[in-house]
Amino acid sequence: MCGVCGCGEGHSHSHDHDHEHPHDHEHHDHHHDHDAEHTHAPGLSQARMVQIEQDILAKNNRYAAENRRYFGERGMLALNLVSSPGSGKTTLLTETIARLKDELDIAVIEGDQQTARDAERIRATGVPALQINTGKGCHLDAHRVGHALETLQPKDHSLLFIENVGNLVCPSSFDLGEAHKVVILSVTEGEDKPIKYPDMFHAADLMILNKTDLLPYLDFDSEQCIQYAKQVNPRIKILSLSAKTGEGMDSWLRWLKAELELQRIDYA
Ligand SMILES: Nc1nc2c(ncn2[C@@H]2O[C@H](COP(=O)(O)OP(=O)(O)OP(=O)(O)O)[C@@H](O)[C@H]2O)c(=O)[nH]1
Ligand SMILES: [Mg+2]
Repeated sequence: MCGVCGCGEGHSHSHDHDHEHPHDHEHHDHHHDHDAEHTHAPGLSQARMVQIEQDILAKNNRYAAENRRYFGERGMLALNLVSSPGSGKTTLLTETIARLKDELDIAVIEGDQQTARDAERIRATGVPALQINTGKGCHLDAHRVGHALETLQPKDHSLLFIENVGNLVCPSSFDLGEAHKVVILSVTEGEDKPIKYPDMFHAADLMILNKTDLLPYLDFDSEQCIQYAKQVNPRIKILSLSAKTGEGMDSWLRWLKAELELQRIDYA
């Protein structure tokens, strides 16, 4: 069970733990701790539950700090893409990669409960991608991202996209060591999502409003949606685009290049 969000994280599934963690050898203990996370376990007091949740997040934060150091040492920009299922994360990535791969080194970590479909879509663009299947898990965690980095070996000054498991709840609590969480909201989801799932929009630095090509067919109120997003996070930046038609993609590409430049300056 995932004691933090309460929606269940099974460890009975086979994960990609074959690789030794690049940073340390604690991961077996980590798993034992996870096995103890029973949100509704009889006999566990509320205080004990809160303690378990805090331990999970503290442990995750330590791995996230190691990942952040890894990115910093290499002058990399790592972004954590979060959204509901089907908002267009993978489509945005394949379209972005098609436009940037000749000028930048790009790698992708894909998180889904099952299948390697998204990593295959990324690899079809010619860019390296590694799929993590979380089984019953509802989010990626920093520990597994650390494993993935060892396998992927991203280049110095590269752009790393981490596509998280599709849902607007659990990934908000888990720092992966990224520079920014980027939340993608498609116009078919309704303008009220920022106030219904405030933690996610609060955790993100950038919101991408995707599928704007569909606006003529919908009642979606973009202004209202943007106002809701700013209500839960006054500092959130917002870009509207259509990954399908390419409208608005230029602003996103400019944002990416500017952010990567900032990482390179820090590195220098
Ligand atoms: N009309 C329109 N459709 C889009 C756009 N972007 C993505 N789609 C479609 O939306 C569907 C879901 O896209 P994906 O890229 O798989 O979404 P995702 O967020 O990666 O989905 P999960 O990984 O399952 O969470 C696909 O049918 C895409 O073709 C867009 O800008 N406009
Ligand atoms: Mg996807």
